[in-house]
Amino acid sequence: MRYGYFDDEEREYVITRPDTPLPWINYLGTEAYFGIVSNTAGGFSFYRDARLRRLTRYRYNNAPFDLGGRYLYLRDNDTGDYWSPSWQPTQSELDAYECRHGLSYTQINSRRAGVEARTLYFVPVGETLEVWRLQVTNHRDTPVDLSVFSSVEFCLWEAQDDATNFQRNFSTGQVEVVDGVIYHKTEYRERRDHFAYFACSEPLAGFDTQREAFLGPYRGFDRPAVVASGRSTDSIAHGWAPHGSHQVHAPLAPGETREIVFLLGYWENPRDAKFDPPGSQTINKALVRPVIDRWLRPETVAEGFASLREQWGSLLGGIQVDTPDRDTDRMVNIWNAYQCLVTFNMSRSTSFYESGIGRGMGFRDSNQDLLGFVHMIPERARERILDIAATQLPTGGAYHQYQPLTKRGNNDIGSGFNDDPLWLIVGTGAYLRETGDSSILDEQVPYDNLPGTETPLYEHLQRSLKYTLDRLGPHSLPLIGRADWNDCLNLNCFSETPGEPFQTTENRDGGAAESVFIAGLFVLAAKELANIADYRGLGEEAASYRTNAEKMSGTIMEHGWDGSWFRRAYDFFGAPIGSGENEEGQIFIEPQGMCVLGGVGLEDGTAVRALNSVRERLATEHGIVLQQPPYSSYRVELGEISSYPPGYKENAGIFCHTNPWLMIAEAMAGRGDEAYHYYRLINPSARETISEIHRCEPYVYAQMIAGRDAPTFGEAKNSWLTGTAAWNFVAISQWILGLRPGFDGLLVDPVLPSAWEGFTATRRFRGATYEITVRKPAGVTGRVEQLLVDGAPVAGNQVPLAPAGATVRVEAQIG
Ligand code: BGC
Ligand code: IFM
Repeated sequence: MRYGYFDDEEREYVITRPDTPLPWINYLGTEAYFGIVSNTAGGFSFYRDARLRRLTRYRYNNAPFDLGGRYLYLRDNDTGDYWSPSWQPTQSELDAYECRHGLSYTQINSRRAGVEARTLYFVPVGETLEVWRLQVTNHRDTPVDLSVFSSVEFCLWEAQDDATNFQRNFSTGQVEVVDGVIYHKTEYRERRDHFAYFACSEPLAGFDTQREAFLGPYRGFDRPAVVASGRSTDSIAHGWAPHGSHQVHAPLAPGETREIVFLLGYWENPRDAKFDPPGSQTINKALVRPVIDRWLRPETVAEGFASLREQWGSLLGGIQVDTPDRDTDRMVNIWNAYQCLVTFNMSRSTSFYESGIGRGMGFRDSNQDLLGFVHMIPERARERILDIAATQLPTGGAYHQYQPLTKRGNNDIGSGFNDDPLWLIVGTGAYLRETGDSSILDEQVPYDNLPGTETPLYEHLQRSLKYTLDRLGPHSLPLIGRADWNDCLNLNCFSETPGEPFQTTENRDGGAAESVFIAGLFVLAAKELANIADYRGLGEEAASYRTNAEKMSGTIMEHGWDGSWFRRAYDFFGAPIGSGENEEGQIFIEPQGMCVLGGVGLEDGTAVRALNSVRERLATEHGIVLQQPPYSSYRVELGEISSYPPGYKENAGIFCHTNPWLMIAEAMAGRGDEAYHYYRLINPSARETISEIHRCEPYVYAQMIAGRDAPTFGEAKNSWLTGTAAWNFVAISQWILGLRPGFDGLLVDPVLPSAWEGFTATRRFRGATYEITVRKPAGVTGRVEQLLVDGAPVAGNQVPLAPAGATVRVEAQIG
């Protein structure tokens, strides 16, 4: 069952009924000012950091699930009938409804009793504000006496404090209303220099800034007293819950359309120009007012929207493909790339499943997010790499997360996830391959952001590798620390007395448990650092990294191979995890993926045996589950993984992030049908027709799909913020379609499903444009046999670099 359809032409997903199984959301903003918006206008906004600079309030896990947002109300003053054109929160019946989620904008169109409302929400490029453009049309043959009310609930900035510290916060709220603009200035009087504003393009018939005045006592957003009565109260908030609501009187003749612009924005005044007059408590509006005036003009809004669309057109132009499969095309060309930008911006911090409070930017997550994003805005990828590296510790270890506003490592979570540092090599490698910009390696970057500790970025990478080598365990495999990629495999948590609560070893960095996954990642990272060293002309050093990689591969085969697949780990007591010896958790997906990605066992056929084991034991019709059999009870020596009921999350859920590793591994093994089969299983567009089972948005990946051991097998959860986005983009574009950036050329190395007869693609790379045609006889699998570059044969499968600005014709024949 579907709840909408893809409009590929417009690059929109069109939701055709408001009661989707879950809120189906979108993101506004691309750089600094962001918002989440659902298909019924729910959501909230923030500036840079969803915890520290939250503009509007949102109550998570509400009932209904999604309540609170960018609401408008229309009121027919002749009948007193009022409704939400976004359906929520009044849930009044609509004669027509559609929500068009586009790239960084959302438009909700509806109609009731002959009144059509079209509301466009977007954040103009380069601005710290969001536009709501309402167009109302009277389709009746009689005039309609309409009033329009807007509504946002301000958050008192620090979202965690806002949701908990009521004894203080009920007394701090402050607003100003000047020339029709509502300014929310709570905390502005103290250290702060920022405020929010909410403006409207029309003369106001009234306004409200105190939530309880707007709603009325004991009433909710579904029937605000002000809207019901048709009269704003001009309330001024002193403490309690500052709110923003405008009232506009908009009588419409038959056929008449009116456009009303609302602006919600964030502003920071320079410290020395906070007040007007200086020393008063009144916000100085001199700087912000021209911005407001400009964006309240319909022409500015139209231009701003056009340039947002243009920007997206050009970002997506980095790679466009035309394959025999529409679901592949629309993911690669539109939605997967879009999700990669969102994960790059948000890491795992802010979605409908991540409150924006608990997490900052993840060290491993952000490095992986780069993989899917770096071709779009390399300058921002560069900045991100330097930011991440600056949070690295002198040991080479890493804070697991950092706060986006301050860019400082987060002490609550700390460090000791032993895979973290290696991802910095992988992320930097991706940047170098895409851009060739080796100057980044010479950038001076501090450790733990401490001035005076700077070294070139290159040394950060060296220390990352050394961090693993300094921490090898009893089998010479890397120590896992608090956890590796799998946050929930906490093998150094044990209790002397079974059944007693979690205890962590005193030495969190140490412990004794070892990870085969980190070993595989180490091989991958050591080889990549060798490539980077070669690129710098450091041949000897490169050779030593290759030796490290070989040695670790040997250790994996010696202690990490279980006979038919790679083991997962050794626990604190030296017992294998992910082995036929175990009763539960016999085989895990992660080491099968990561060891093969590192190239382990590819030459002698062991890799293929591991891949076959995955197919036999882990693959299902909804994707590949994380491990089998699931843990049936809680086991303190395994940690959080066994806290999940079977089939969910890390306990045998289909943890989508890991699936593309298997797609890539299959492609590396030359098995295009297998790779593509796995790709289709979790491709959200290919799952659109089972939306009643999948339940999450059909245009983006979710972190997890319930595994076959779960009663809700096939149900997705935690959409949007997941490494699944970047890795699937890599799997399909670089390994299945095979267009892979190399250090000195563009590799064309497709591993296609046998039924395909090829595909065409356009790829921008280092300033040149490559027009690529791949041909293959149907029914055949194989690799590139002949490569023509501008008609001339080239040996191998790498297209040499062309000068910037050039257009290069590439033809590849697969045999
Ligand atoms: C979740 C993991 C997550 C971890 C973060 C766990 O509860 O299941 O998916 O990565 O928390 O610490
Ligand atoms: O690898 C982690 C990631 O960092 C956050 N989400 C869950 C993954 C698996 O535990």
